[in-house]
Amino acid sequence: MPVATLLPFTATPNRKSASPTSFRLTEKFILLLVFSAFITLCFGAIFFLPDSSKLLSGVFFHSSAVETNTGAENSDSGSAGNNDERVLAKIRKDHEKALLEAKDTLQKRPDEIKQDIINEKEKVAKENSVAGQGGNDVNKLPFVEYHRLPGSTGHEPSDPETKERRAKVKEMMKHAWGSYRRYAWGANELRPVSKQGHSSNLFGSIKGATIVDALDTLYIMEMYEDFDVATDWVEKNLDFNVNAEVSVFEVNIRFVGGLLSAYYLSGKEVFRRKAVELGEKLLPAFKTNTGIPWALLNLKSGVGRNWPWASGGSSILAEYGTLHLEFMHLSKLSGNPEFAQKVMNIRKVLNRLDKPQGLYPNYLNPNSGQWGQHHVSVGGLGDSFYEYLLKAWLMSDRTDEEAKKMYYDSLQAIETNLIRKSSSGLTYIAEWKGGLLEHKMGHLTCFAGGMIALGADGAPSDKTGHQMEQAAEITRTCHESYARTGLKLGPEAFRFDGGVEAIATRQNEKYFILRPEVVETYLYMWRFTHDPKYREWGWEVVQALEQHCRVEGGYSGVRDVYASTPNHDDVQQSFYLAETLKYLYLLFSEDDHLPFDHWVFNTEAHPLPVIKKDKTDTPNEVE
Ligand code: DMJ
Repeated sequence: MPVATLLPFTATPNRKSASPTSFRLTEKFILLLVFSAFITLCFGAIFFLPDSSKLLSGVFFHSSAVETNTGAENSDSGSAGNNDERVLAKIRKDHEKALLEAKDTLQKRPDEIKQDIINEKEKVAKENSVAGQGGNDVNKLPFVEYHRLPGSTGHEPSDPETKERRAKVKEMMKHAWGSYRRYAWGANELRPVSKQGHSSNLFGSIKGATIVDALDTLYIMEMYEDFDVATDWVEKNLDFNVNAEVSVFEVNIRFVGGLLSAYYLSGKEVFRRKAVELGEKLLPAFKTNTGIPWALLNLKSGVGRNWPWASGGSSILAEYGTLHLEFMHLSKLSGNPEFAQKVMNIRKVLNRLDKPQGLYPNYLNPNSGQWGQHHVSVGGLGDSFYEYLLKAWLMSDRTDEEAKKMYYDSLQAIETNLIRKSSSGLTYIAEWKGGLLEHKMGHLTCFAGGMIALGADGAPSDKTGHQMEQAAEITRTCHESYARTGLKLGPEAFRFDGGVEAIATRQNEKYFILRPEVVETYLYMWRFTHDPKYREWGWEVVQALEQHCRVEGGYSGVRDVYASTPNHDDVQQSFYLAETLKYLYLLFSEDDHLPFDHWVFNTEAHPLPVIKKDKTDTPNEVE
């Protein structure tokens, strides 16, 4: 390169007369050396001084921000020296601010940092959509501002024994989750004895039921690293584009419920997006004459049908009646009223029908709108319908009067027709078959102790005490069903006839599959009474689980609770992590961890926030 081209700045009036050729070679060399040193110095200053980008913009490119500031400072002082000092002071201040921000970032948990990034992205996405440049998946959903809700995380109990017991339950979760991660990662469930994945046809070919069901338990127990791994799996692998038939109820309570809770606890957008995406895929299930949904749905074709065994092609009360909580939240988070409309219509259909003795039969034909067999149960096929009536009212911040009335009326009919006392004084809830009672109570029915306790304070004042007593009696009966076995775990169903009380008499009712209903009721009874026996009873369950269900590869159900040694069924159900361990952990936690006045638990123990009527405590408001 000719030296002349390197020396434009030397152009002076003299330059015309002084030809470049008049420099000697050594002079040229020295000049070149000085010039390169100067250039190096400039670049050094730009790139190595702190906050060099500000220098670049402020000094070289005169960004408006710096100009404005400097302008204001100039008008104050008017002196060039002061101005330099001020520019330097500003650089120092910016540098300190950057350091503080970095320190703040270092103190945050990884999921909080990720959340900051997501929030920032959302902000940009929102601005883009306002500017008409949106169009990606996130932009299909309205912007909602996330606020952490009271009691999302807990603290250690002050009582040392309770603290130890709580830590023990967390250790159990680590074993259950760790084993699933090791042997069955991505499968729906774990086979803990044969150490491999287990699939159930309830979820079609959707994968990862244990991951989604366990998300909120991991969060609640502060297992944040595992929560992040699970989140990552959801982001990359949870796929609802499957050409397979699923159970609408199971997919709703475990997947939609699990995703919603994970969203409300962590604020991570991916969960909101996935929940709404799945909810939309479930909507074709409502295409029936009445709008009562099918039990089974092919997620790709949108074709639905009912269980072939269900009386007269009926839909099942506990299935179509257990969508309400999740669908109300889906409308809230998506801005799409269709979800809420679908579940409100279910009530309309039910309210038009005559109810035998005020009871709701388990079977209803979705096309004719007529009841099937007049079987009534607060256990399997009926259970969570009643639970969702009460919780719909509670989740609406006690504004949903229709749900309230339906709950208390149905409870009254249950009390009159189904609740009985054994000769030794054990209160139980029987099953009703066309007016005849079957004196049998399922493990599933044991959730009712907790439900009745939860609803007791909303009952007419003369009934509150009575309902609390009834809840306590049912809880005692369920405890007896555990205490009267060899393994101290409860059978699938127990009877009050043929001279037995709270004991299973049929071989096919003697199994225990890690179900939660009894410990669920212990938690509610503990929260409402603080009677220490409920924590003791919960601890008995922990010990029995450890002794008979824990195996090297996780936790397994057992085939006969009356045997002296366990015969394992080799399945770790996803609800063991979603419900059983969560309820046990909360039983040994303080009441302000997921307090009932802010949260309701869906039937799979996924906490959903109460939608506060004054909106002061609402996590997200769709504008
Ligand atoms: C869970 O999936 C839910 O609690 C449901 O309502 C009924 N039963 C199982 C666990 O037993």
